[in-house]
Amino acid sequence: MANTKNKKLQDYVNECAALTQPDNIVWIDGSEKQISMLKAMAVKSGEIIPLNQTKYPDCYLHRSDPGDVARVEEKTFICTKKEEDAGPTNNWMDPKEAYELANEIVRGSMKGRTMYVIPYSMAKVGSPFAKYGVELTDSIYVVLNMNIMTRIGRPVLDAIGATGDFVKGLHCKCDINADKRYILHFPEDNAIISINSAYGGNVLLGKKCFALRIASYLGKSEGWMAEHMLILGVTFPDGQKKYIAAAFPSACGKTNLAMLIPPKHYESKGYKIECVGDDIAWIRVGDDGRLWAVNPENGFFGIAPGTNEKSNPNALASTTKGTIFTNVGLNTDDMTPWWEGLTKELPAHCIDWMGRPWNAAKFDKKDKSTCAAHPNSRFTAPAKNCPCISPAFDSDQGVPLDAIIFGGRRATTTPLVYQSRNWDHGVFVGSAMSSETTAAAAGATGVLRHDPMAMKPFIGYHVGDYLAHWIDMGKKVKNPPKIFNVNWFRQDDEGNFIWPGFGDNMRVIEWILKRCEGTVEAEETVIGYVPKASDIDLEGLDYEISKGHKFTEKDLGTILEVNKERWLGEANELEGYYTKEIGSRIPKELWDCLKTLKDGCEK
Ligand code: GTP
Ligand code: SPV
Ligand code: MN
Repeated sequence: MANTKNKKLQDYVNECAALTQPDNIVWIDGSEKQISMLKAMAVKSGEIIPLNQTKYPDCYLHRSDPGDVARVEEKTFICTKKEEDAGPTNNWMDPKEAYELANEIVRGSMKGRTMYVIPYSMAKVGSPFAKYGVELTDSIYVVLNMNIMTRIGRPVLDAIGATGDFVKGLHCKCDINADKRYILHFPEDNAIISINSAYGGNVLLGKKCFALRIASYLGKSEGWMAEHMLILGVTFPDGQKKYIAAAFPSACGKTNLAMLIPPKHYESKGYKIECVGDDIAWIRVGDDGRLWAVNPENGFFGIAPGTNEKSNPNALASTTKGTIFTNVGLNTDDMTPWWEGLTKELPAHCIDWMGRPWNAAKFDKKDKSTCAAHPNSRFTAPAKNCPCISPAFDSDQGVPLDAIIFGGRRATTTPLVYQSRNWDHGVFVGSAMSSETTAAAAGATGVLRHDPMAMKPFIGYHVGDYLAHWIDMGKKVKNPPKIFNVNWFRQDDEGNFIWPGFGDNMRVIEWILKRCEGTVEAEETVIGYVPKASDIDLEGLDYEISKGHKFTEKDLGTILEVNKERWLGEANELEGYYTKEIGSRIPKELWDCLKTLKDGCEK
């Protein structure tokens, strides 16, 4: 491919090449021919393993380094000139120091390797939402994944043109040394450097690094929002469509909700769910005074374990062609991918995610070390494969939002669903989110932590300013979406999930949309509007919470309950978080909501 006429881009490539000293530089044009050639090279080197090409055409398995299997939040830095601009939820490094540190580590690290130059677009090339990036990487796996997750190649280079701007991204695998792993963001320079990792959100720089951390910073100054949200469309029996964006922390159900298949009686009435996006939403104010959202990605980097024909058939169907699986098991009888929860029967002959023979006899699903697939193993699948992909997926303007949903993993306290009183109170509800940690990030799992708007690891600036930006956005929209909170993860005393979840979440979605239309009443409580149990449709619901205990309206009552004592505890804890952790930049509107909540609970 002819090199670019863009001097800034050419200089950037030259500069990084001088530093990292690759043997070759290959510009990615995105052509089928080039991509096929790269796949062949990666197969030859063992970087990817071809799967059964009849059952899984154009699908491959990749095993990452066993110490490099998730995002590394403690090694992720926001490098702004002033430390306070990164805020208390981010690690901060002085930009000068960060560049020096990075240069030291990556100097000469591409010797004997090829540097691939990937021009990519977040959102549809040429659309009003589109922003461009260039990732320089020494990993073919990254090229192949970026080819699925973003729009890459020639059209992007043309769109950047001779003078256009782009986000700089340098990814160097080096030797995957965890001690020298750094994910560095320079929002003031539109630049990202990722070192010593080759996994997911650490290295697919269009995703969390650009589309959330850098983009949230851009959104703040340009008056739009970059959020960790799925986007789904609901078609009603009369053909009307409504759109919802939902923010849940990593591994808390975005992909599953985005593609849900409604219970039978909804389908027979003509309800349909369409997926616009499963992880990231870019949101702008439209001329009509509403909020409009696009999914800037082009594929799904979804969690494999637990995905099956029953829980998420649409995700499963999305992975049957053109997909790269990372860190799943390999059923060697027919060279197909396997993970815990895919099938009830365990494969007789399987290799685990680290490439070792897997012993089905020793398998105990509570002990992760006996699993064939890593708990954060993933599929990278093209969005166009998804049977329920929305026709609006590719629309330039995106979709108008009727509702925004927040939600986390909470064993207690937080009810199945409630509605905020207004936009500002909705922002308060989002700011108060906390959730149990999951395998999507390195570190302990199951620990309750604050995660405002599911963006704790992804806000590219000060969290207090981010919350203020949410309040400001509400002032800019004449018809803001209604804001809700959901919790699919309430547990009984034995740790069983009380709510069936997955497709049955449609029952909650219906209530939410009826609230948007004003066609269903609700109980006003200290936390907001909660459904009357009789207004959640339980027709055809057949779910066993535990052996012999079938879900009934009584259980629904339990998970709709608002316990003032618990909420007072929650409010006091939140006050501590606001005061001690976020500090003085919290908008007044949120303090007012906190006071109202506390007063209500004390009454
Ligand atoms: P990231 O890709 O990390 O951002 O995750 P995500 O938010 O897209 O989560 P995903 O939909 O992949 O779900 C993560 C885990 O939550 C899986 O193990 C699912 O089986 C489980 N899960 C998803 N939805 C539900 C639900 O409604 N109820 C219950 N109990 N579990 C769910
Ligand atoms: C997440 O952790 O929220 C993900 C996976 O979507 S990663 O791309 O690794 O960030
Ligand atoms: Mn995510």
